[in-house]
Amino acid sequence: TDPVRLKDYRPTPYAIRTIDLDVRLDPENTTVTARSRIEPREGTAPGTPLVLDGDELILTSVAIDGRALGTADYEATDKRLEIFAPPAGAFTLEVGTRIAPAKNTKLMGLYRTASNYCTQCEAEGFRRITYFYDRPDVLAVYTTRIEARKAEAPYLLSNGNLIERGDIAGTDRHFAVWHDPFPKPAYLFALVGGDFARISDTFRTMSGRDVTLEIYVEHGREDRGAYAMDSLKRSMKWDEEAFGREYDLDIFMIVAVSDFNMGAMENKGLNVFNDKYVLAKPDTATDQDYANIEGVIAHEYFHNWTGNRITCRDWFQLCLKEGLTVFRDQEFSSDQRSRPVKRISDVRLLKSHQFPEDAGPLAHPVRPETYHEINNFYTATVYEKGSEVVRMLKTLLGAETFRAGMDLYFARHDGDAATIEDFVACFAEASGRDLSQFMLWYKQSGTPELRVAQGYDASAKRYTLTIEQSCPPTPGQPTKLPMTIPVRFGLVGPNGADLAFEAVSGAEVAGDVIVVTEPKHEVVFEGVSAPPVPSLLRGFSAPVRLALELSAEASLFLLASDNDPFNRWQAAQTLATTALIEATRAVRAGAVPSIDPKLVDAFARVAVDDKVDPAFRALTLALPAEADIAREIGSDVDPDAIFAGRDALKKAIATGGRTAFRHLYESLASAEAYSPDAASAGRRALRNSALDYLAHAGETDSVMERYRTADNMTDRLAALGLVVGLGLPEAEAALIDFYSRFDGDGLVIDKWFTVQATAPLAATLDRVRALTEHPAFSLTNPNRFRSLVTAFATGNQTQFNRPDGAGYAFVADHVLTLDEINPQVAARLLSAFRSWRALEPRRRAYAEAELKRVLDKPGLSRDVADIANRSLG
Ligand code: HT7
Ligand code: ZN
Repeated sequence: TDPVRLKDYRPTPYAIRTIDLDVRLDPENTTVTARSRIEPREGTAPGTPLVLDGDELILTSVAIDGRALGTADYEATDKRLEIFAPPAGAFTLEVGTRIAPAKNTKLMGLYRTASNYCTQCEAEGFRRITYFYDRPDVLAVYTTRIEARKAEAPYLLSNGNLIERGDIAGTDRHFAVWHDPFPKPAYLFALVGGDFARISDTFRTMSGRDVTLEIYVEHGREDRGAYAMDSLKRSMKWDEEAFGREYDLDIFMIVAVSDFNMGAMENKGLNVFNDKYVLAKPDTATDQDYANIEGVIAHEYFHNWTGNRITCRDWFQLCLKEGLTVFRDQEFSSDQRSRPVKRISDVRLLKSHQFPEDAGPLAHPVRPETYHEINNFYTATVYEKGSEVVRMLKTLLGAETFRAGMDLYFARHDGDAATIEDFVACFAEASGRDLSQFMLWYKQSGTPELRVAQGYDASAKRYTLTIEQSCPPTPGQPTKLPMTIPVRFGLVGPNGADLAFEAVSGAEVAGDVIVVTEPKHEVVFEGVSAPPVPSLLRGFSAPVRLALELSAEASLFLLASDNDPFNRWQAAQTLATTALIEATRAVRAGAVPSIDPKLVDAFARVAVDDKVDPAFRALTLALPAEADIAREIGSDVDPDAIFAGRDALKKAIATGGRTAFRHLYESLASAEAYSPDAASAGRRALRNSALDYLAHAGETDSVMERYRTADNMTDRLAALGLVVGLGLPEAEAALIDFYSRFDGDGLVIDKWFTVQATAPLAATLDRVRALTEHPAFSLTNPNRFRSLVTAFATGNQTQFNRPDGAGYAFVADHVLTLDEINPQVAARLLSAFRSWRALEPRRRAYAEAELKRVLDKPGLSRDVADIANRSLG
């Protein structure tokens, strides 16, 4: 089929101003009546057909202005409804459809979860409820009447404010009517019906309005909603303070459901959440779960302005709301927690998810120009790189001008369906800067590389940085134009303090930012009193690869002295990466890796440096992941050699630093009750890192002891992961114990599945295969499926990439099975193959054969076919 193309964008010939929905809920036979007020847009010729989207719909009636249409007046398929010759002026269209939520396993449109009803309409789910212009540039005012059996669905919720509710006399049914005064696209529509426990609170906005806050959770989970509510209130306050954004309805609702394709959904006034991003208590949720909840609650709430009040003109503009909203939630979490620690975590995520995407066959620009299936573009590139692009704007313009640009964007585009050009124009205007070259960040895919060389002339006290930029070819983009790259930097002097300098020529240097714009710059600094060690890309000021030859001594110096915490962490990563690549090479050559004792010593010193935040120390001690090493190696990758090399380095650090780790483990023991705050979480992270190293030094007794005595999920899961991952003799007993403690608690059983799926052991594939038969496993629940099968494919480098190809075959089988149930989740799973071309020849051949086998299956969904095609392309 032909792709959808950005350049083909045209507005619809008709506008839909209002829609009144009447939905009568039933598992097998839900009826939907949609009455829309429609008018031709300016320039639409009279008699232009009205063509609405549909998907798997059964049409029961069509009428215009109260008159039923005859079959000669329209054509309906399950995919579209065409009215051949609508009236010349404004008219009312009434469409009746029938759907079966209980049969909806795709979890798009109206579906069942537990015994409740809920909807997911982004990106194209509304067309599975009624025929409509299901595209983001058609904004209508929604009034929604929901009717259901009272016993089945005591709560009936939709967007906006509740305007009426009541019983239907003489029946066991009731109804509710909701009105959302803010015009919105169909993808922001939501409806929920069901039986829940409700948690309530209020928030007073900056202008003194009281907003009702409600979180709906499964009965019996009421004790797990407090952190989400607290996060919501902090988010509302922060958006007022940081961006001047106030909430606009009388009520804000969150519903937690257990069957959900993604993380959460920002429907106007009625967010629907995957329950893993709502529910938490200390004995079932880890510190990471708490941090994720805070971040996702904030993200969806912030969409109220960046996404809902200002939405996207078309799906090519997805990063307009997603990149910007990720940027906003990252800033929020930085302000709530530690900024450097948050930045390091975010960059780790960017490098582990977005960089490989950008380096493989699925690479696409932050704003793509074509797509076959939009669901496949909710990617790390659109979200995380999209956020980096916004952050670069802030770096280039400075905080104040950036805020002025945001203010202008909100003022000018409130109520619009906008484009990236609209957004960037606000910053160009606020700053007076020409941002046309900056726009390339939205258009060019691939990770740019900066090659940097340095020179120092002692007699002239002159220091020179030669910076060259390039960007590798990516699908559809063989050559690239030079981009605007802000490089935040410092010149670190012998005593560890930044040296003064005067930038005299070669590039714009604004404060501590070099603005790279040309293929090559020779940036000259004068008045540099001593030979510096350059600290480049501080705070990771641009999403690029940096190639700078620094000696091990210089990196060790930066690790100890750089006043930019991000680059201290980066220095440790650089040192470790170099050592890991060498160790991998040694393993492949059949040699024993030799590890530099200076590196071991540096890690041990970081571990016990009490002047440094424990969370930061824990991040510094975490070695680059196997996939990160594979990415750095780039081609002819052998995952077993990487694992062995990494294991050797880990054991060397563990053995060399054993005393330090023992001290750390003991000194960080806490008698205090669990609290999820960032400081406590940081201490736990550091202590668990020490435990991990101790276990790798052979001190495994502490691990089982930790498992048994843990009073919270963070510590218990860390210990379980070690027992199982190292294949210790107690692993089976620990797994049985864990399961029996949490039997019936799906979100915790997910952790149990993941620990087993990610163990780097030869027996893992057989175990995972057996677990797909476990009664707690489910093909229809995305969390369960992902926790086992997707976790195996994406979180277990050695076993997914088994040299016999059996890991690929297993995953491909599951892609094909799941495709018939939930194509979106199946397509995500298939993207685990995205780096297949970088593998050594034997694995590469197995992976390619499995991709081809998937693609050859008749009747494949568009979602899976698109990923298979592009992966092979
Ligand atoms: N805007 C939301 C995207 C989303 C989604 C997309 C496709 C299919 C299902 C989905 N569920 C949620 C999530 C967000 O970025 O906030
Ligand atoms: Zn979002």
